[in-house]
Amino acid sequence: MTHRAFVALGSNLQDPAAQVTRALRELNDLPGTRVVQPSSLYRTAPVGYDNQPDFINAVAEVETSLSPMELLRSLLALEDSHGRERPFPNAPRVLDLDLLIYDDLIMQSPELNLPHPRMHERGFVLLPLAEIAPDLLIPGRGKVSQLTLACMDQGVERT
Ligand code: PH2
Ligand code: MG
Ligand code: MG
Repeated sequence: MTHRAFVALGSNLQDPAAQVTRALRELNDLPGTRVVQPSSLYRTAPVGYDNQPDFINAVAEVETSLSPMELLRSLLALEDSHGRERPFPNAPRVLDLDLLIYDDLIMQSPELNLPHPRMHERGFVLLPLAEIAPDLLIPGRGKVSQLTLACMDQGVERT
């Protein structure tokens, strides 16, 4: 049984574009997992903690036989393999991989919330997502193309 998931990629340290490009390859190489469609890379202004470099962000549609928790743990392992450190919330990072959506699953747990609780208001997620899946419905939030309209002033530009 395969599932359709969306993953957000972000980096603002140590050659961000190379980090994200390598992570897309590694995502495709996870067991039982294939990247169906990656977005372009986007240069984005930092959200939440201003005093840090711009990010490179992208999203990918993946087909996977991994469970949500298996996929999440695989993403965290990839972050670690890129040398991710976590000095404080929203700190600059070599690689952030967030599970955004897994089928139409809605779940809340200490480890994983689906859909991602802030994705519907973040231009650095929605604009790349609108490129590859404009008609996607974010469970409980609405359609990607519609939600994107409120995020046009967030400093997100396609590279
Ligand atoms: N990730 C965050 C917080 N702020 N800003 C941008 N532009 N891109 C990100 O990936 C990002 C952020 C938390 O993970
Ligand atoms: Mg994140
Ligand atoms: Mg994260």
